[in-house]
Amino acid sequence: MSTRKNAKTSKAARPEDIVGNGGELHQAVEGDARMTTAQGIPMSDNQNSLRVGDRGPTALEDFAMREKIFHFDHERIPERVVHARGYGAHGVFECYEAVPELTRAAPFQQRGKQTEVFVRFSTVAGNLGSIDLARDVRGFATKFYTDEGNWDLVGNNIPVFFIQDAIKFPDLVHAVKEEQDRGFPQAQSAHDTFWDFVSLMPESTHMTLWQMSDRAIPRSFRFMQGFGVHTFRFVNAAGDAKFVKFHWTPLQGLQSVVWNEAVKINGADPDFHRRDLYEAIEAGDFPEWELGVQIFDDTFADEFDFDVLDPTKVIPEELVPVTPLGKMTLNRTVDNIFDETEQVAFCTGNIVPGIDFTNDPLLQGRNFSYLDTQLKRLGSTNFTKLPVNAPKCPVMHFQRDGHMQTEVHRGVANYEPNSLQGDERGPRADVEQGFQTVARQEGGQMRRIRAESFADHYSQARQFYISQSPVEQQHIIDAYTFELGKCVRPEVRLAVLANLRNVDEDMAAIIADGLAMELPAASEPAAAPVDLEASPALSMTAHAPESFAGRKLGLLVSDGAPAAAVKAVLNAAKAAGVTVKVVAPGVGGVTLSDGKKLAADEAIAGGPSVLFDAVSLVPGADTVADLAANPAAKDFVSDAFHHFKFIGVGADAEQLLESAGVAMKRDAGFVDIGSRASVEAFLQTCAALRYWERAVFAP
Ligand code: HDE
Repeated sequence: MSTRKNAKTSKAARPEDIVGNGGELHQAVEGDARMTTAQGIPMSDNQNSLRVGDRGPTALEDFAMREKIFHFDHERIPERVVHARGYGAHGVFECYEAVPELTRAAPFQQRGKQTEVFVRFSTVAGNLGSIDLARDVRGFATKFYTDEGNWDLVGNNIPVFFIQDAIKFPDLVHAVKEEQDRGFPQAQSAHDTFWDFVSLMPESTHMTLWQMSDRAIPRSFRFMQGFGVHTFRFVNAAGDAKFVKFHWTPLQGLQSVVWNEAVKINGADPDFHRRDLYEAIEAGDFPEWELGVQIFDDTFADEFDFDVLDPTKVIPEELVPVTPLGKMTLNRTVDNIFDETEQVAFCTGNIVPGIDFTNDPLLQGRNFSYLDTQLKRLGSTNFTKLPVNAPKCPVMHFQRDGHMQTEVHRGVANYEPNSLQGDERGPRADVEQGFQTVARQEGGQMRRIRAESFADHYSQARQFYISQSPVEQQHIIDAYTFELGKCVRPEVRLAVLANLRNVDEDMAAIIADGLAMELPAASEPAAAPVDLEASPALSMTAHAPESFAGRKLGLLVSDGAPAAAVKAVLNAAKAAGVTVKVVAPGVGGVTLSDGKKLAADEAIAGGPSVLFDAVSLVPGADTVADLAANPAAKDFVSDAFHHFKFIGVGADAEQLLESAGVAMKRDAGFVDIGSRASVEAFLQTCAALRYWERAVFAP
């Protein structure tokens, strides 16, 4: 009896593992493959704990089981309070041209100089196990392993922030995360506490406009910008400093999804963004970003309409263009999510010679906060020694001991100054080349105060809105209407509407209409907004991709699909750098018109069209009726249509279009495909990503 049970529990063993009568595994083990405990003691059995008799109690002296379960019980570390859900990758930054006149930072000193990097993208509000496509700001944190230490550029995909002073950050985060009495909603700002808080903090208005824009539902990490947000300083070897704002621009172009699509993607593939990055890198389609800086001096800062220390403001690129400095390529996925992505510890305080801070009050608060967080999460001041955090340049100091010290410090010197000689002496500070803070005069009364120059909360919000294309504006309106519609307290909706009137009267009125509410009186702004010129660079359309490369095409087929058309799609897409996923009624695939088998990547229910950037419909003439009767196939087509996607239409697809209710709505977003040339033309059309003109047909 007991033997039978043991045999059953050991079923998961690989075929070469032989389970003996006693339930132990007898395996041929050679050299390094021998399993041990963490103390290196060889294990004789990893299936059964030590027990007295066949069915008796487990013995306390089973140190191997105790150690294994002890380690397992402690596998989790606290997740990040914010940015818990993230995904990382390794890569390299390559400098375009040396810019020693601008900065002495090591990555920018020689043309072609390569610096290793690790990047972690993240959502902000959701917990570790939440969905990828929440409407949210995305973190874009980069660790440069420079020759002179680690430089962490811990930015977001939106160039402004919600608050001006670090002291408000805990309130902001409490407000956006799950409500404390019920533990939901998860990963969403669409609830009372968030909108209540921001309605009372008008400085958030600019950021919420960005957050309600399509920027907050990116199609992929590969297709989003990144920003350092704060104003930093670049410092050259002579100590001359200039202000800079950092920009990451994806060479793949910018792209987002539409909200209805995001909602469905989260069900179909909650790991949509991490899967996308993983698959692209594994396929050798390495994503690239250009790092650029807006450079300006004190004169510009003094004359600019806003305070350059205020993190709720941008500097329009039309005033200060972005100077490209180099290119980052992400070319390696991590080997282990916990060891690398989870344990990576970013600190805004990590800057290297050639870079310096400013007095942005949010940045100053962050510099204090991140070190604290890392100690809490990683449990030891020695977190800098974990492989993903360790600098790749020499590290020499007299810091000693602490939890989980992994180094063995030899010799007698653990203090300085010392009179020891030679190798015994240890390191010394380098007055010439060591990090120097830019000398600056600071003064004034110590008070709790917000500078007057931070008081205009609406002008740039309005500028952002009027810089968007009509489609982008509509999406912002839809997002506000959706989010405020999720607030159960009418007074919260009214307070937000009162603020939005200071941004754009029409926008506020349409949102109020969508909520079926009367517009309240406008709130009283701290400083009267001024009319600024539109800044075209703020619209995503300014950064549209040039081709459909790097995107995904869903190819819907059924038995008897014309082989020539299917091959034309597969070959033309490959040549254009487009990934094709074959979607069929069954994941086993279909038989094409030439009798050959075509394997499928997804069954229709598992591969809805929301997972693709465009779709092609190439059913078989005799089986299209089955597809037309298949609810998942109908959704595939109808969703593609309502999400403004380009649709390649095979010769026998008409019945499917009819059953999906789109046959009568054919527009220029539908392209007939069959021959190689027609597929190539279709893929070129797809470079526009979406057929927005369809919006007028949408119900
Ligand atoms: Fe963060 N932030 N933050 N933040 N932040 C963290 O640090 C914090 C802010 C950002 O992928 C935490 O290691 C304070 C602005 C990113 O590991 C924490 C303030 C911006 C990441 C923390 C801010 C960011 C974090 C949580 C206001 C955009 C993820 C875990 C003063 C420029 C990094 C951690 C990663 C992470 C604190 C404001 C970006 C709690 C106190 C502004 C991308 O320390």
